[in-house]
Amino acid sequence: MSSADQTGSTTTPTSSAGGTAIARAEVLVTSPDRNFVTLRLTTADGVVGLGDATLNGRELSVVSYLQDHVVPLLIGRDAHRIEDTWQFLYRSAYWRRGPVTMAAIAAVDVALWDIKAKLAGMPLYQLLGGASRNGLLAYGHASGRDLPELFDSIRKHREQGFRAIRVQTSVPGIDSVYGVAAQPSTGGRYDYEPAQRTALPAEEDWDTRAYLRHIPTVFEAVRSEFGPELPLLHDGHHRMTPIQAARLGKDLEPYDLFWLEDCTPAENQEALRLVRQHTTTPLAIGEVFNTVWDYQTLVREQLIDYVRGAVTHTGGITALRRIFDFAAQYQIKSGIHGPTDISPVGMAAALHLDLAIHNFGIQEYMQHGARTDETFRSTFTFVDGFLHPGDEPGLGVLYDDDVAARYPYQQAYLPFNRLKDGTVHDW
Ligand code: GCO
Ligand code: MG
Repeated sequence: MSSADQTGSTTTPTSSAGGTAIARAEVLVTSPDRNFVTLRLTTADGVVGLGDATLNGRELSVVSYLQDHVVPLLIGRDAHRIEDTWQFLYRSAYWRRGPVTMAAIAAVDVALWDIKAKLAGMPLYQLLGGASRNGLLAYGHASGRDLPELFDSIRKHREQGFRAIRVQTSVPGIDSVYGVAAQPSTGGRYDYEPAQRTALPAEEDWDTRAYLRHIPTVFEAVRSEFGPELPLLHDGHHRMTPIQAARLGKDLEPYDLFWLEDCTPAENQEALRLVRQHTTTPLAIGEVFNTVWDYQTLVREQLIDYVRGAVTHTGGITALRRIFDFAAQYQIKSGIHGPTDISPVGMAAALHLDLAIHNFGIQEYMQHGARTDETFRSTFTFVDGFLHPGDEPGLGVLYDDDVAARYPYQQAYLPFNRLKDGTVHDW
């Protein structure tokens, strides 16, 4: 059964907008290697635009938001009016911000940009100002349960062409640690997928002191094995307090990280002042944020070095571009979130934006599985460590309904953490 059948679709005649009126809006759910939610808009003239609305572990909430509340508002609107549609969806709901709302708005926004670029006969990045560079430096995810396994994973990534690598490892005394693939990658592809297809979220354990003791020894070993050149990244996944983050940043300084990501749960933006006072390790934050307001203090006080927002979770290209322009005034660069829970549609949107903005930093690239690539056929390329969105008109992604229909939605949850005494901890 196709997911369009599951969630329904709405068709109405065209309005005064004529051929560019939105005539059809479908919310598509498929689960090739994991769940993806896609919005497909079709104009009266038959031009199709795709937008990613995937919110890992809460997918059906965005389906409902779109299907029940947004699709009826889109029919008959002029697909050309991207800014007006964004403002209308954001302001008319009255209830502002939040991941579900902003993922839904993002899907509409990206689908409209896709349509506009197709109508212009240009790859989307041309409409955003054209290319500011030839290719996009990407980082891959290496991991291992111990150093030999980690070194092996780093070597495999380098063989694939990666010129920047995120490093995550197991920690002695903790049973399962974020970002460590359950088994060494066989085909060379990183196979860590945090969302599990289970009825309830998996429980993991955590011990910050053990982590803080171990991680600097890992980076010391990686630097002495691979030398000083290779850009290395690490994700703290929101688990530290500011003073713990300050200590880790300081301990990692000798190993010259490209960035330390999500060192604290950063809803408390002021808390980053403390981290910043103590360390020169560059900081990246924002994959769970959804508006410019989440970055206000972080950017204005230059408390971070990289903005990690995803096109998919930040209200689309229209909104993320504004966050990057704001960040640019403070010499803060982009580092768009690109795990496998961003669909190839969301990834393509990220690459077009990356190519156009001046303050591009790096792009996360986790690589989707074969079934996902078959469902979403995209033109973006990864050559010699650099991504490029391709030059097809629009985003450059096709959604194959027949393939998608083979993979119905499956309930999936992200795991969560408890400390050794049973207290729930930040995941
Ligand atoms: C990253 C992220 C992901 C998230 C995942 C949650 O840096 O890529 O931390 O691995 O955990 O996207 O949905
Ligand atoms: Mg992260």
